[in-house]
Amino acid sequence: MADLILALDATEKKAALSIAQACAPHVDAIKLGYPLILSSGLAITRDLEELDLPLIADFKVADIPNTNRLIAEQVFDAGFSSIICHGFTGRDSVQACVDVSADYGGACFVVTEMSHPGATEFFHGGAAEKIARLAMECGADGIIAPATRPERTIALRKIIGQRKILSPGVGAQGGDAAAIAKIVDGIIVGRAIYEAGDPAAAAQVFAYVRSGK
Ligand code: OMP
Repeated sequence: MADLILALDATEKKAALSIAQACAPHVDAIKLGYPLILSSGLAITRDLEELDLPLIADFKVADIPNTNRLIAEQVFDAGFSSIICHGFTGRDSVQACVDVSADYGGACFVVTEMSHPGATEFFHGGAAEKIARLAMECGADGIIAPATRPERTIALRKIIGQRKILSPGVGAQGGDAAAIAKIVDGIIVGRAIYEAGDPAAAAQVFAYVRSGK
């Protein structure tokens, strides 16, 4: 059964915390990225600690190896258990994120192909496959692949085997939760939960759907 990962991109701290609290019983992890961290500060990880859910840092780290290392250290020191980095930066940059993750006992996920329409401009034509192979060779724990293009995610699954796939693009971007949940290890859902009138009820529905019942 695929995990349900809440992408908590709400930009008002109080609202974000209350959404997280309401949804916590239904989700397996919470993903935080620039929208919430830039509006509320990195210390929001401490406010979320009491929920006892793994926190995934989505900064799509994409820099030189030394800067990647410094960013990853800040991420794990802040209490995250996983980090998402880009793969197009190349082997040494990805390796820096993977190595820091391993040092902290955390996990590193590498973006292979993004979920939005524009992603086809650069990620198609073999790039995503190359990144997936690179991620495996670097020892990454898994990849990020699009729920909006299940056929592409299936192709990437062939490259990475049993390693994990986390998949965004469900709901607001048009991806079908039930279909993608059969292929991946985690579905990432943002607006379809945090913008819902009742986020907890929405999370509960996604939790049910991903269970394949
Ligand atoms: P919603 O479209 O609101 O469900 O949010 C999707 C979340 O997944 C956002 O936090 C995006 O930044 C993130 N995401 C994508 O949508 N597409 C990608 O290709 C990669 C990510 C990601 O790395 O999480």
